[in-house]
Amino acid sequence: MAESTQRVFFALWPDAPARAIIAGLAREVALESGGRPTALNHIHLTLAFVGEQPAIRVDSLRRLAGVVRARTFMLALDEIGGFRRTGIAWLGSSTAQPELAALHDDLTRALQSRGFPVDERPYAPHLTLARRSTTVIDRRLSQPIRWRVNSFTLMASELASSGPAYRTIAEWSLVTA
Ligand code: 2AM
Repeated sequence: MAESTQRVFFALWPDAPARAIIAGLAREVALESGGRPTALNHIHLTLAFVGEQPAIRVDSLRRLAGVVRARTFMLALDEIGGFRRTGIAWLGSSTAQPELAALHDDLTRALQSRGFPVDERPYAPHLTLARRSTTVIDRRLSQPIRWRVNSFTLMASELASSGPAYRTIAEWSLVTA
């Protein structure tokens, strides 16, 4: 019998006020770009996509993420852009976010050391606002959307006919300064 697997990734989730603002922006950008907005509860920023893994490897992910140490930080997102090929409209940042890059790098190193696949492309942090967009939007927000990143999560993505459903497998707190 084939071993069951889970499609997993590490992510950051905006706090409730930021999520509400981003959900409004998602609706606006979906209209502008001809796409479908991301639902409020699905709004997240991927730190590392790992992909299909058997249960034993998911246990290994829990252990390796538990040793990542990073401080809490403010994340500021102010840029709207799009991936033409995949029809994704996203929210990202026009400026470097060093703490986010450091957290991503720590996690990536930990994944590599345990033989997990990592994306070799440079990290392009983005939060998907809309899918199936037909036009690429490219603009800056006058005020960045900010939230304090206090934790990161390991998620399972379950693909249903209605779209992806996300389930939290584990969550780790970042260290307060
Ligand atoms: P996306 O929003 O740009 O599609 C779960 O699928 C999360 O992992 C999404 O945030 C998705 O980004 C991200 N992701 C990154 N690489 C992926 C890949 N190769 N396949 C599917 N999702 C990926």
